[in-house]
Amino acid sequence: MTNNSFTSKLLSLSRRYAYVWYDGKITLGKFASNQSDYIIGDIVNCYLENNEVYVSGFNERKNILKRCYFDNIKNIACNIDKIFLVVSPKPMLNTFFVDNVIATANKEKIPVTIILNKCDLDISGVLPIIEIYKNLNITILKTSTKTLEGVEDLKNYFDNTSEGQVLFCGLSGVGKSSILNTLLGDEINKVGELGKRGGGKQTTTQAFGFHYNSKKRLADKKQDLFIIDLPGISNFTVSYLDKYEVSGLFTDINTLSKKCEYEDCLHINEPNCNVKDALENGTLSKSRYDSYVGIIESIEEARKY
Ligand SMILES: Nc1nc2c(ncn2[C@@H]2O[C@H](COP(=O)(O)OP(=O)(O)OP(=O)(O)O)[C@@H](O)[C@H]2O)c(=O)[nH]1
Ligand SMILES: [Mg+2]
Repeated sequence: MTNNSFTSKLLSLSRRYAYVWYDGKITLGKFASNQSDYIIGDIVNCYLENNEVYVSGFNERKNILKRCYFDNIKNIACNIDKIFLVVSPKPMLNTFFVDNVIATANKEKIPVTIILNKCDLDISGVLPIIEIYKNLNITILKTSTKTLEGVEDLKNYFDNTSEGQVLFCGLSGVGKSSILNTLLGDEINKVGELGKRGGGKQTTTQAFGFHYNSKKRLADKKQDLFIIDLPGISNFTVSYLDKYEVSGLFTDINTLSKKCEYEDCLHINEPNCNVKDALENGTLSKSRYDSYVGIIESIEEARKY
């Protein structure tokens, strides 16, 4: 590496520009190689030439989060240490979406924490669903950007974590950007200036990695922590997988499937299926089973064409 080269996280990208972390700030660079090879979260090799930053390659990825988009597989982000899945009572938590995100995370062995935001609103309809995820050993945090409930806990978490890059995802309008704004206002505002496109819309249109820079982390000399804010994605599906792989990604169904009569049981029409028995006696939640079947059906549907 020469002294005008450095490595950075790729914080965001557009057709023409790469956003990298250089000299303690978000810096706009250009791609010196094919832009379409890159994914947000990449550790990229960069160099400086005539005061311009160029991105010339990326390092090996420890994981890649993918989703299906009209039969195309799209890369969402890579090198993720944890997914914060933000849900709310309004828009109402969608179990199919949540189950797909958890399955995607399981595929890449990325831990998930659920943030139940907008706790200042009536959450009585969401709490029973949240129990299902608690029973899957998923950590649940409750927040509100209006009353600031839970925000301090989240701040403590980010102040102390040894993770280097985490992802915020969830349906549009659940409050991902609002939470990040309360956690790291200045950083978000700086990016707002950089990426201003007019219109003043709050909706996030482009995934962006923010630098979480707190006095505590600086004092403790912790490594840089980046938080990627995704736009609301509703069709976050794992239907690109082999259908036999899917039950393995539903940890509850996978455990139950060990007692099915047939080893290749898909838990749909097979006799002596322990998963369907569990559904009938209430040990397995109906919404989890419905999500599983929904994915299997979409895989079978896709194979028809
Ligand atoms: N009542 C209530 N409203 C909230 C809370 N957090 C965010 N909101 C509101 O919810 C709306 C959507 O918030 P955003 O932060 O833009 O949501 P987002 O998840 O980033 O949405 P996308 O960028 O479209 O994916 C805004 O009007 C916020 O003011 C909260 O804790 N309580
Ligand atoms: Mg947003």
